[in-house]
Amino acid sequence: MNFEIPPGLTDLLQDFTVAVLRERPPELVQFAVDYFNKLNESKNADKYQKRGGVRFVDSPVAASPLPIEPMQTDDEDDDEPMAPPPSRFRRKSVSAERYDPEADEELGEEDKLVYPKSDVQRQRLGEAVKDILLFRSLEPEQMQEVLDAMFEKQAEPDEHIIDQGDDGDNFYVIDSGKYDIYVLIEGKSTLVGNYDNKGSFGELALMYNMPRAATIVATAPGTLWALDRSTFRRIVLKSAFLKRKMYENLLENVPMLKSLNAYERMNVADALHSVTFQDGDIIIRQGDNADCMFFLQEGDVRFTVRNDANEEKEVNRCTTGGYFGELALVTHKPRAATAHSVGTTKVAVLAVDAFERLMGPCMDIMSRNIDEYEEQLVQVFGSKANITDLR
Ligand code: 1OR
Repeated sequence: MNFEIPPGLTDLLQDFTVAVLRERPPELVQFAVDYFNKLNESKNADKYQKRGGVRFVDSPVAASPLPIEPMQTDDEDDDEPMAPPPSRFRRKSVSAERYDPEADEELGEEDKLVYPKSDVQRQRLGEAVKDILLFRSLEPEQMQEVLDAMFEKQAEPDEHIIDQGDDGDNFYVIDSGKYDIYVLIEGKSTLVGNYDNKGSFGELALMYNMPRAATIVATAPGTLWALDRSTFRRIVLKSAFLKRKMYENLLENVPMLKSLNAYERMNVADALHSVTFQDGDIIIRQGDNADCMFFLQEGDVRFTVRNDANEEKEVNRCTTGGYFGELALVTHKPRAATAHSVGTTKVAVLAVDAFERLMGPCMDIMSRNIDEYEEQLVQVFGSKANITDLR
């Protein structure tokens, strides 16, 4: 018997499987019926015949499932119930429309959302979004459009702003208030962190087209600024997504950052910006005050130290994928070495405020590095004499 596989079948089934894995539908058969009906109605259907491999939902985002590893908590054997209070205000889940970049582009001026705001509101909103990293790469007109579309939402104590597993409706920027973060870990809702009067949340479901990854519960009265899913995806998504992707690849390969979970690494990615240096340029200078650290994206960097007897020697090198400039941020002392660009280098810069907010879990490793730096210095200069204490 001749079992010839019809052209397009493999791709068709593969894409269906991806859709199932991505959407995790409770009713598989019903999902399959809907999926193939929609496919049949769409102009993509015949492409499986012609060349196969056309995605039913063609989103750059959907192709990137998010690996969120559970965060280690040190109160494993704590008997305290960690579940969030029952939701008194549970919002009905909205149904997630899928991302269609073409449809997005068709949205014209008349589709822009504008929530009128008083001067006082504008000022408060401006303050709240000032440090929102996902908005950093927006052009001024895009930023204006985002601000216009944001609307105010009051949060009451115990209110579930977001429930894990729901579809994503809004992205939230905190104006005021306190909010606990709960994540299901091994079936148990576990408190993993909290927001205190600043920050933002709710971007994951909108960026990656996936269910809400955490539950956010207000613990005090507060005010939020909400941005609807469609405006978020139309304006913020592309730049924020590409930026995360670009830096995630870099950060995934930095061994020190293995102590961060995927979500924490994303936050570091959002905080980075790149700078290029030419051969011989000084990236940091010994004795200067420190306001950032660096991840080396491309090229090599060499480090020199001038000891107290004014002798300058090369003490170390850093290659692509390495990091430097963290020591002074850990010790709160001036730069202990000068970093020189060898050829053209590109570095991703992490400013000190983000460093302090995001790199806590790596602090042990960075503190241990100090011993190694000290040993290197002694080796290079031959003795401890004339070397300033690093700590
Ligand atoms: P969202 O759209 O999934 C819930 O809705 C939001 O909670 C989520 O976007 C994030 O903005 C926010 N893991 C996942 N989401 C988190 C986390 C988090 N923290 C805040 N959110 N983890 C906690 C990291 C300290 C990792 C837990 C394993």
